Amino acid sequence: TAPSETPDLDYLIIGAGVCGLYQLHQLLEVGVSVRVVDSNAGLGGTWYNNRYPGCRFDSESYTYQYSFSDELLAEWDWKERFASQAETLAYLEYVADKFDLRRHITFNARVARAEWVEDGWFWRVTLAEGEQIRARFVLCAMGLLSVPTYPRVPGVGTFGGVETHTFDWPEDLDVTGKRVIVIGTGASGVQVITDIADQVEQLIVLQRDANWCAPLGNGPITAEEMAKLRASYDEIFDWCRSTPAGFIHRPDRTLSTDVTREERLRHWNDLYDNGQGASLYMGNYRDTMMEAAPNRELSEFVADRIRQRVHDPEVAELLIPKDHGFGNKRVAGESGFYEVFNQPNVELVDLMAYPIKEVTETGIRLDLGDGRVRDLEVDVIVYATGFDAVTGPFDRIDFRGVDGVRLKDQWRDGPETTVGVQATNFPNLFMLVGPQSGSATANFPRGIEDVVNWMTATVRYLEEHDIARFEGRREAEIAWVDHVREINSLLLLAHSKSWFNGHNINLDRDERPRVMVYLGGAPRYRRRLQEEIDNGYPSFELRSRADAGRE
Ligand code: NA7
Repeated sequence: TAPSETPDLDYLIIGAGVCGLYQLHQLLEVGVSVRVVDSNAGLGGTWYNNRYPGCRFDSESYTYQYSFSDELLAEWDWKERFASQAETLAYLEYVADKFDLRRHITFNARVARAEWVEDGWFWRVTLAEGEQIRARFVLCAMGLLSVPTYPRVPGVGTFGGVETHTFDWPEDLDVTGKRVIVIGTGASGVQVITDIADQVEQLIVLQRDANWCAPLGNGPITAEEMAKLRASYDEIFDWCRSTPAGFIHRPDRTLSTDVTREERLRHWNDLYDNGQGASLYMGNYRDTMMEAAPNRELSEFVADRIRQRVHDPEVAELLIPKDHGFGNKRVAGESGFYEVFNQPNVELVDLMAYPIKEVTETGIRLDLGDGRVRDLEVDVIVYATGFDAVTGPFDRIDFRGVDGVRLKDQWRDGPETTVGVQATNFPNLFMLVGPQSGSATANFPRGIEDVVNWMTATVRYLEEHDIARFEGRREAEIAWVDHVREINSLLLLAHSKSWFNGHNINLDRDERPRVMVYLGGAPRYRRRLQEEIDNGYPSFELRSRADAGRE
């Protein structure tokens, strides 16, 4: 380190999505020097990237907005109960313009490396283009699902037609009249499949495990409804603050066994037919998401509804998950997904029986066993195969902490964090969205508001007390990981093979489950963060400039 090297910035935020934008706004209010870098050409993160046909929220739009400005709440009208990608992106752009955020953001700026400089207590951040930024504190808002993954089969990238992940759907790609393969039936696959099925000449869906879905219940929001919603924003946000996942839905305190089977079925039919968003999943009898027997009964109910909607019984069975119960993985919201499989131009292929052998020049070759193959010849291949979730965005940056330790190495056997906001050996590096954080599993804007509000209060504390070095304590880190593991285990969600448990990392599904997310609920997480503020940050070691002088 050159002795003359000093930080030129107080706070660097990585990522200009839902989280980074709000954090930027809050730090500008505090009055510190702050800058945002984002690898995209525009703001919005997830909503900038995911432009595939059919992409939309599956949380109610009016709960998926910032709550910090009454003026903003008064000005913005939502058009649909579950807003499309375009509407959400327009909203985020409106926010950025209204609060004059753009001039603090550098686009097309991908962070390649970030090194902790002990002799000076700051981060030397290098962008892929070569620019270096020296920041006292770095705040990570890179998103949870921003590193797409592809099947690990030969030939990916060599297809002669158009090959795209849902995450980076080309702006000029029109699939009308084309022969298309979609691989994957998670939330993204379900949306794109439903949207394009009518337009394409032929659609072949390649499915590994089936995924549970529930009707989304989308529809327009009339001017009258909008006025009513607006008048109840205070109550809506208060309510969302009280629910485990920050949604408008909360588990029913009634147990499924408290009511008769007839009553249960009536309730479930009502939720299925008239519910919205996650009501069947998050608003159900509380034991359905915690205990095997009630979960099995609910799963069987949903399976029957699928059987009623899909004409071919064999196809219906394929669409019903057999390896996990309803809600053990994140349930996808759907609008006519099952009926797609009644169309003559749509075929469902079971990859468990016929795995992908390779991607070829003309399409995909399936392995039929006994040396036989089947060639699917198409114009477009869509990978709806998910993400290197949660830790992927961190792994992609070469973070070097104290004594040059690499974050990727430190997390080799799974991430460990102090209260979901820091990792030991990485002082002054804060994770606003990352592993084991309550922000990650909540209705996103609600979850990140908790963390950003904590971060903002912490920044005020740092500035007022001249704190120059802030690092998680190892014992607090161990305690947090143990707590997260224990509390997560209460939910069936913690035991499935999904990105929540790190099972799609590198697509190696036999890998050891990891403690990726925190399932203890947003109110509990919010209280835990507040305890740190109230008790003078006992889980962290804080040192002031003056301390440095004494060393
Ligand atoms: P998900 O939910 O991770 O879904 C990915 C899908 O792709 C899922 O059906 C996977 O099957 C399938 N997949 C993954 N790898 C492969 C390979 N190698 N071969 C075949 N099929 C594969 O990602 P999404 O983008 O749909 O949704 C992500 C989140 O966005 C979602 O949770 C919401 O929060 C919004 P599997 O089930 O693993 O057998």
